[in-house]
Amino acid sequence: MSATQPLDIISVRQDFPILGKPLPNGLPLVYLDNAATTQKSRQVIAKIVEVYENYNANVHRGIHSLGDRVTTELEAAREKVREFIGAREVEEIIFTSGTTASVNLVAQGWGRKFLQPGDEVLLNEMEHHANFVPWQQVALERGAKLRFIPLTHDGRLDMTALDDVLTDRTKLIAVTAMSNVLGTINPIRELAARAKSRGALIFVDAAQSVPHGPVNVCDPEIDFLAFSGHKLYGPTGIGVLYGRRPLLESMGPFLCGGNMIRRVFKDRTDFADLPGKFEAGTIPIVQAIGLGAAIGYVNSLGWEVISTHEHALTQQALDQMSAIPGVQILGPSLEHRGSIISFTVEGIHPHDMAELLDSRGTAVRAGHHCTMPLHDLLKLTATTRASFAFYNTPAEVDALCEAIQYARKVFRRT
Ligand code: C6P
Repeated sequence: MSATQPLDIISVRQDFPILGKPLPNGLPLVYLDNAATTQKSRQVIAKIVEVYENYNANVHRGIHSLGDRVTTELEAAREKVREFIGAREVEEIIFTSGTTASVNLVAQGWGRKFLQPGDEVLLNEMEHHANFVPWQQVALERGAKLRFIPLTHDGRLDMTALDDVLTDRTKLIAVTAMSNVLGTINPIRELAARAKSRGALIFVDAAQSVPHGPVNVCDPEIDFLAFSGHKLYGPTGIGVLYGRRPLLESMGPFLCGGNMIRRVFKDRTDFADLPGKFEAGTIPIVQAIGLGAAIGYVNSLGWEVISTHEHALTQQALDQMSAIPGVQILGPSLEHRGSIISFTVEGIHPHDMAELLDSRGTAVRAGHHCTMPLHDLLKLTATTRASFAFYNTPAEVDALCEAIQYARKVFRRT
């Protein structure tokens, strides 16, 4: 497809069975909680069923034809991930259970081994707890210090302050490519270059960005990158850690057990080569193969078509929502954000708003969205969040805005 051919929304929606099913209250589903998890296409579901019905076995173990077949499928999925993120070598792709596990793997495997007292890890207050708490904990353990890139009033990283916090003691910048609350798209290219100029590493949390646009870990050169399959139209329970080979080779293992060993002696163990060293035990095999199918689906639509559609939805939502009295939208203008909109409505608690939207068939998320430091900074305890995917429609944005208006009437805010 080219950019001049818009997304075939009718056929795309038909690929996602859940979108056509009425809710228990009989209303059609308006699913706007895509930042929490995305729906699955029938192609992904069919692939999962195919594995279980035809060649379910463990990988890298069985000397039988089912084991061979499933291992071939798993390694084909790994190759799809490699290509999808532009990594040089397939061994640099580690399958984990999700972004959270990927961050913990590096915080433990790299941080515990290499962080020294007085070293610094550079964070910021928009990070999800998954890319915050693991660094905080390993810094506490190792006597390292956390520093923070300040945020601007509109929820972007204040790059003018970077020189104050990025120092020769900085060993790693951990940063999200896209905020799960503010929708902010962060300047990863510039951060990667600035990290390199100081001899620091960069860890990119791509959980929210990967479903919306292309990523290439070699341009700019990224040291570590993590994402979750379930936010990319794939199954739950599967995630990816990309790491540059020399870094992964220098790190200690995270989990120990079967599959991650080359030779076990009574008093020591030699670890397996990459990626096995970081894939202890039985990994989420079927989920990884399902993720491969999800990547195939996204590739078949193409990024230009996806981002043109999602950009238009986000613009429509920003325009319509900001015209509703009492609505306050968090985060930057459209040019700096992806398709996530968190908001408050004067006099209505975010949880009440989400419940009322749910009663009208619209699924959104309310709460602190696992970003307590950000909510502390904003002096808010909770926000309501709508997040769009390529299968959402302009009519669903209308439904969201009508439901917000309705909530204002119910809570007598008009
Ligand atoms: N954010 C949300 O509703 P896991 O749970 O490991 O798949 O992903 C963790 C994670 C890491 N980084 C970012 C930027 C995220 O948004 C998330 C998950 C969901 O915002 C669930 S809290």
